[in-house]
Parts: sequence; structure tokens; C-alpha cells
Amino acid sequence: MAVDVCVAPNQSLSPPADSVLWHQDFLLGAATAAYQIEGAAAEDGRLASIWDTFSATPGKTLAGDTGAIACDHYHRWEEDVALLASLKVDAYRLSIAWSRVMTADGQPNPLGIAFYRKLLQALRAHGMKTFVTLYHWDLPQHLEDQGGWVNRETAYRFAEYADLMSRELAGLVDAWATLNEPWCSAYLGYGNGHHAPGKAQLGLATQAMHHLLLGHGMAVARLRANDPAAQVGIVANVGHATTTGATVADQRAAFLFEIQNNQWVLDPLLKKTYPAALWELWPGTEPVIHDGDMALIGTPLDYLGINYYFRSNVISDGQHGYTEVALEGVERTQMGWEVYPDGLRHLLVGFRRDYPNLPPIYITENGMASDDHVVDGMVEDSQRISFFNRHLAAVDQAVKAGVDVRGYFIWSLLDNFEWAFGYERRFGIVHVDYATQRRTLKRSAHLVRQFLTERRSKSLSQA
Ligand code: IFM
Repeated sequence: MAVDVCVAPNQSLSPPADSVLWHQDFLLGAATAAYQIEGAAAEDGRLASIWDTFSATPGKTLAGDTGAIACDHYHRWEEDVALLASLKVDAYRLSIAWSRVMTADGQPNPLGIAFYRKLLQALRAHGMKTFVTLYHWDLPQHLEDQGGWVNRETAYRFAEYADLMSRELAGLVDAWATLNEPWCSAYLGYGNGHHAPGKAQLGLATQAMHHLLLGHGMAVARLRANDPAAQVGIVANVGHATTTGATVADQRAAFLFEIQNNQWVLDPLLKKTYPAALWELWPGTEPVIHDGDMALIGTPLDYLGINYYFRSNVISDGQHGYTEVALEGVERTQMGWEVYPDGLRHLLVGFRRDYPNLPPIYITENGMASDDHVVDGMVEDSQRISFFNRHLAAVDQAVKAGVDVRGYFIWSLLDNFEWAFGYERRFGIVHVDYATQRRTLKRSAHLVRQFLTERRSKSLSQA
């Protein structure tokens, strides 16, 4: 099948003059996550997480890759902070490894906490805003051994962890996110088993989702009490679905796809209820909910993080659900994901319409994987540059349509451990040679720096 890749010659990262991207207070940042970059899996008292266990299980990740070393960021964090500063990004989004900072009996691990304190201090010293996610999929294994997110107790343990972190790191964080992509933790982790801990039962996924969101709701109060100057939010991955089918059932299939991917997370957070259509799709999987849970889950947020990557084409499965049918001849990334920037605009505008209480939004992840190689000291990642330009234009369109979007984080700063796909899929704007740990700026990184330098000089000359 022919695949079109949209690459413009003489590329730049240069939004039109009236784009929100030129506003000095629109944050442009880069993002990573602990297990994907840190390595040092058994150092300074770090305990095993479900991803250590899962990736060490034969057949679970491509080439048997694990995050044991990853980008060795735990040892090279100073170099990586200098790299970020050289790119002139306004903000950096990182996550904390729960198993690095808390012992199995819930006590602080001072060595692990010191790592994040030093990191955040260094970022602040360079003038960067710090966006810190508490949970980016790496549940301590000892909690999974007690049932993981299917066990209600895990939500209470999460709130205690949030309490500890916000007491220890208060004043160093601009924005806390409780969870990254609870859909992935619940559905991929417990519903189809593609991610750790590798369970595959829909009833487990819906119960896990409820406890993830409950943990979020309980954590919000602790974060606000301990670190009142910081913003508190959560990060959701969202997907856009269309159908090439001609029937009403096919339209319904696209609707149900979005219910499952988006409203399953956003409705409880913003409407204090799960979408009824979810139980049409997955009959008999309703979670056990205690009195007061939905009110906690629906605690108002300071911001909502949105992660967007691609569109899906679905048709009716002939029963009560949908099935995905890949579109032919569309542009795709190394992940096989369709490049479809308008899906981001469409979703943002739809969320504003459907949720009157929608908080301000940050695009907390957007980016793409490509098979990048260093040639003569440079990585020409033209598709990625074009991808960013088109998605930034989609964000700008959403802002012009009235959506309050305040920033955009590139996924990712570094090539890193792409979960079940190991190290083959490269999402970074900085290339990592895993044999030497050498970092090489890709063309996209050079252009980010060029754009941000120009933006700063314009604002200085206007001041
Ligand atoms: O690498 C992941 C990240 O950890 C969560 N969001 C999607 C990215 C790309 O798959």
C-alpha cells in the first residue's frame, strides 16, 4: 500500500503571525516519563514496579526490551536539564517513579526524593516551569501483588503517596498531574493486557478505572492543601473516530469508540458520572462504586491535560460495538498511527461544547515516532517537523474557536522506552544512541530552539 508522507522542503517551525504560539505566555514545553528515561532500576532503594516485572516477562515487549537502563537519565539528569535549557523550552513535564520515593511500608525514601528535588531545583534555576505527573503507569509491584488498581486500597495508597510528594516538593512544582492517561492504565493494563500488569478482563478494567479516578480525587485535596500555589490537574489521552461505513450502526460505532476512549474518563471527572453508553458497549462490567466516590472524582480541576496522537476509522461489528478498519493511503507514523491534526481541533472544540465546566487545557503530549538515524551529526526528521506544524495549527484553530488552551508539550524530549514497543520506536526531538547514551539534537529540536529564540527576542523588542 502506498503511504503518503507529508514533508515540506526548507522546513521551519514558524507559525503564522496571528498564531497563539507567538504569545509569550503560551507554554511550549517537552515531556518525558520516569520509567521511559530514568533507568537505574535498582538504585538508591528503588523498588520494582509493574513495568519492571512485565518487561522482564518473555514476549511482552519488542525484542525483550526493558527500562532497566533506558536513557540513563537518573545519572545524566544534569546533562538533560542543560539540553532542555539550550532548547529554550518554557516548561518541562516529567513524572515521579512512585517506587523510587516510597518504601513498601509507606515510608519516604530520602534518596529517591532527593533526586526529584535536585531535578526540580535545577529546572527552576533555568527558569523553566515544572509539570509533574505522579503516576505515569509504574505502580509499585508490591501493590499489584495486593490486587493493583482493582483493589480499592490502592486508591488510598495513591493519596498517601500524593500527600508525601506534595509535602516534600512543595514550592518546586508549577502544575501537578495526578495520573497520566488512566485509560491506558485501566484498559491496556487490565482490559486487554497489552500493558503491565497484563490482565485481560473488561470487568477488571472498569473497576481499575474507578479506583484510579478515586485515587485522583482523593489526591487532589492533598495536593491543594500541601502546595496551594501549584495548579492541580489530570492528563487524559483522547482519540477521534470517524467511519467509512454507510449505516446508522457505523455512525453509532464511531460514537461508541469515543465514549470508550474519551468519555469513560472525562464524564466522571467533569460530570460526576460514567457514560451510560459504556455499559451498552460492555454490558455487565459496571464497577462497584461507594457513596461519595463520584463527588470526589468530580472535584473541580485547575487544568486538564490532553494527549492526542491519531484518528481511528471504525465500523459496526454487527453486534453492539465497533471494529477498527485501517484507512488506505493515509499518512502514518512509525507506530502505524494516522497523522490527522484536525482530530485534535475537532475534539477540543467538542469538549468545550459538551463540558460547560471544562477547565483550561494544556496539550500535555503530542508527537510522533519515526525511524531516525544520525547522519553526519544530524537527524533529518522532516515528517516530525511537518507533524508539529500541522498540530500546532490545529491547536491555534481551537483557540480561535474559543477553547482555552494554554500550552503544548512535545512528546518527547528524548527517544525513550516506548513501553511494549521497546526502543525501536523513536519519539524524541533528541536522538539517543542507546549504546553510548550520546544525545544528538534532531532537526526538529534545532527548529524548536530557533522558534523560541525568535519569540523571546520579539517580546523583548516589544517590551
Ligand atoms: O510514550 C507514550 C507515553 O508514555 C504516554 N502517551 C503516549 C506516548 C506514545 O505512545
